[in-house]
Amino acid sequence: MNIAIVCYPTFGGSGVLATELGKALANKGHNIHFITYQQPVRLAGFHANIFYHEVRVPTYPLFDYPPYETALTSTMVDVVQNHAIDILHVHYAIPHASAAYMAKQILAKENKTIPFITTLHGTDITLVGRDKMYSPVVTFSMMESDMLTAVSSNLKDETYRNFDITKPIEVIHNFVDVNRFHKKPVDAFKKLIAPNGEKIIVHASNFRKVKRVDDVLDTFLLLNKTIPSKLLLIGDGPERGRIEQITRDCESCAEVKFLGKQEQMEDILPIADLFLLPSEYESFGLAALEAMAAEVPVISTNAGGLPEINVNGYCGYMSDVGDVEDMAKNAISILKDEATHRLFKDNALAQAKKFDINNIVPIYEKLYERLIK
Ligand code: GMT
Repeated sequence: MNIAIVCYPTFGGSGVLATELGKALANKGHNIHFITYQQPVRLAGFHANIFYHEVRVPTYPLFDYPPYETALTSTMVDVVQNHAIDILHVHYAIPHASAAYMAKQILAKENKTIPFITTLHGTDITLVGRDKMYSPVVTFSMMESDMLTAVSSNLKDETYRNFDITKPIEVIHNFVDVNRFHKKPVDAFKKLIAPNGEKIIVHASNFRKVKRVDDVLDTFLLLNKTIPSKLLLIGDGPERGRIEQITRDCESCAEVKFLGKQEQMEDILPIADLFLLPSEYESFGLAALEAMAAEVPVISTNAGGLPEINVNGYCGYMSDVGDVEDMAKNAISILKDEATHRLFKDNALAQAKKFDINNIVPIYEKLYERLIK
């Protein structure tokens, strides 16, 4: 099949998932055309059947806001016309679903039928899409999508709760390439970060408010009183400066390191002993799943779709949002002895395998085949 994928090219989970899906489909012999405003961060290296089409947005002094959606739509039309595209798959509703709808209408005038799938990822529904400046367009373009998918049952429920739509939504959970993440930790790297055998605690996110990075820090500081450990904070975003300042002003924060944005999570996660994700909301929590695939137990909240991947007392623990005492207590209970830690690590891997790329990608392929027919 010739498949066009539209996504955000950034470190956010929706872009990561869309890029990994495209790469997996390309490995299965499909031709994949990414349409984005920048090369997706996870799209490094050369793939013979992956093509990247950059959305160029011409500016003009009249435009206070360059019309990205118009440029995106025109790029979609061009790619579909010139690369015999069979299906368009857009990730994140805003503005991708309405652009796809418009592209579909333009192509219909030229007797080209192009089905499009919209995959809902989270904030497009739970945060941004609900804003009344967006919701009529999001509702309309969801209804006009040939197929709607959501990355968790929770997100499906949230969509019905927040939008007046009647269309069926198919839940297709996010996935991880377990083989890529399940690596032996590099001892030298681990020693460099934790020279005295301290435990390595990791958090990775886009440092938005919804991630509650303060709770990461507070949980770590409580945990560090009992278990000597180091905290690696990976990623960047609006909250980073503030959190970084807190750690500079705090004496017990010497063990906290900011690594910034990292593309090769599969090289970092295997050295971690525990992953913290105390988010206010996660539709899914792809970062936690990638950690599990690297055999890392997860301490998370029980918000949104997190209970669909984390299993309390098995591969990690879940606490109420903001309950840092409980998160620290649970973290200590996992790390307190090697045997318990080993058990949670094994379980994390077993749990991640349920969401392995080989189980999920064929579901998307079948969906495409069904729609093209
Ligand atoms: O977490 C973010 O703020 C980024 C956002 C995105 O769209 O890139 O992530 C959402 O999609 C991911 C992939 O499906 C999910 O794993 C995240 O849980 C979800 N984030 C939220 O719901 C806050």
